[in-house]
Amino acid sequence: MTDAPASQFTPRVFSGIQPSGGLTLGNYLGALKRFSEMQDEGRECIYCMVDLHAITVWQDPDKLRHNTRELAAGFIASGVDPEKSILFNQSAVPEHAQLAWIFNTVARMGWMQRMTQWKDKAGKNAEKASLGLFAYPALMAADILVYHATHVPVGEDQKQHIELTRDVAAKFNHDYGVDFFPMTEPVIEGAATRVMSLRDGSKKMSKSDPSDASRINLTDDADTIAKKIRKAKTDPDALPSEAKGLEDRPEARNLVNIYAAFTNQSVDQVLAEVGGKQFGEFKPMLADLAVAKLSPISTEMARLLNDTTEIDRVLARGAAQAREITVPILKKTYEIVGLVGA
Ligand code: AQP
Repeated sequence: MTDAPASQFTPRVFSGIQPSGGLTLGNYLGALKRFSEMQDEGRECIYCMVDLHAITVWQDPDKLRHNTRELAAGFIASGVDPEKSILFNQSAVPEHAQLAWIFNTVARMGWMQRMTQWKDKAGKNAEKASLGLFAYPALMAADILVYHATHVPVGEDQKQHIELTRDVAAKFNHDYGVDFFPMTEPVIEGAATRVMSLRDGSKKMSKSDPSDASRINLTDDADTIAKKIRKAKTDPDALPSEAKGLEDRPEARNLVNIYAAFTNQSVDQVLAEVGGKQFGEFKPMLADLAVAKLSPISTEMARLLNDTTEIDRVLARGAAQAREITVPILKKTYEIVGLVGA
């Protein structure tokens, strides 16, 4: 098997977010905050609104258009600078879908059936789920590999999909006897790689959760953020002074993780400061911190959304830049596969 190490390829970061609703604190701490940090570390970064992924479950067309622009505003307001990173909308770069078709022929049905996200989202109603939802990971592999991306910053929930991306790359390389696609590495870093629901510490905070109280939206105002944190589910005990005291306390751990991620500290560092405090004291501290960090983002998002011409211009330019990379990689893929006229 040809396992081409990532180091044979130019280091390149790729990641995406679905415009399937408003952005959450989970998307911010698990993804967006890392995206801008990686860009500021001077890496080549490519970021994308994955609208083709979003439509694997029903999206109202007008809402999808709005959510895509709002997501673009969220990227920029969170620090992704279109002068430094390539920022665009997935459907504007057709090579993603074209490579996904090739990967549909490489990936195996059994691989897809094992995906936790497929099982969670299709649930007991798999017969009625879209074919696109089933094939979602093959499109995600194409999103990444159409750039020969070597690193993908994601939250913990996406780790399995990156492993599948590596399986697709390895099988393609093996079947065609080439070293063409890299073995991409997931980058899952920070204290909040899995931000949990504020109402249920066993569930991921998600933009499509029916309960708005379960999440903090990047567009929430200061009062709403404070209220949601005040009402967040917790237990009656005081905070421990070490991380191991948070075992079996998922809600408490979640709030401490969020605090740690906002302040770029480890959980132990946070607990050295707040250990012994009751939630009645800790929650207002967390609420103040969340408001201080998120308010500038929501203000900037509102400013950008006031006139979407600028966002549309940024996305059009990003798509053109992206295609400078994707067109030659897809052409070469077609040649390897034996497709004539590529
Ligand atoms: N709760 C979370 N904690 C940490 N990271 C998270 N991410 C999402 N939720 C959390 C990360 O955000 C990036 C973009 O995710 P996505 O929108 O493409 O899809 P998702 O993971 O399915 O996010 P949602 O909010 O749960 O969307 P819906 O509800 O539409 O399915 C990824 O890097 C993800 O890890």
